This record gives sequence, C-alpha cells and structure tokens, in this order.
Amino acid sequence: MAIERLSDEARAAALNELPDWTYDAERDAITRRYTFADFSAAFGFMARVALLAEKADHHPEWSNVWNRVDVLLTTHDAGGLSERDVKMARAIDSLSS
Ligand code: H2B
Repeated sequence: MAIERLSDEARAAALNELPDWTYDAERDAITRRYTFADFSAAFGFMARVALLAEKADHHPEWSNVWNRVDVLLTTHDAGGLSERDVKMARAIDSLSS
C-alpha cells in the first residue's frame, strides 16, 4: 500500500504532539537538534537510532558535529511527511529522555 503524506489537519495534530520538533515547510519534514555532553554520547545516540531505523526500514537524514546531532525526518516514498516520520520521532525521543 502506498504511503500517504499527512493532510494539513493530521500534520497540525502531529506537530502539536511533538513540541520539540520543528516543521520544515520547504522539505515537508520535521527537524530536531539534539545536544549531548560530548561526541561519545552523541555517537552512542546515533548508533541506537540507526538500529531503530533499520528495524523500522525508515531512515533519518542527519548530521553530526561533535556533541550535536541534527535530525530531519521525511518519507521519501511519499514525497513528504507521513505517519512513519511521526512514529520515528516518537521512538527517537523515547531514546533521548
Ligand atoms: N527512509 C525514509 N526516511 N523514507 C523512505 O521513504 C524510506 C526510508 N524508504 N528508508 C525505505 C528505506 C525504502 O527505500 C526501502 C526500499 O524500503
């Protein structure tokens, strides 16, 4: 079954439930910056997210600079934000808190 982009209403509801994430209208994506004590903690977080992403077959676009990890979630197969991104955002948040 095709993965659908979220409707405007569904997106608004999802963002309301993910206050730490920012909507990127240009990409139809959500983004969040995570900051850690040092590189080791940041990379440990990335390793745990990588395992989640493989299991879900849903992968973040991200970058790392020392203690910082910038994450962008969008669904390539849908051409924008989908329920998969919302689920992944929740799963990532549950790792970092
Ligand atoms: N990750 C993301 N973010 N979006 C996708 O559409 C996507 C993915 N598709 N990971 C998956 C892999 C797809 O390419 C494979 C073939 O299932």
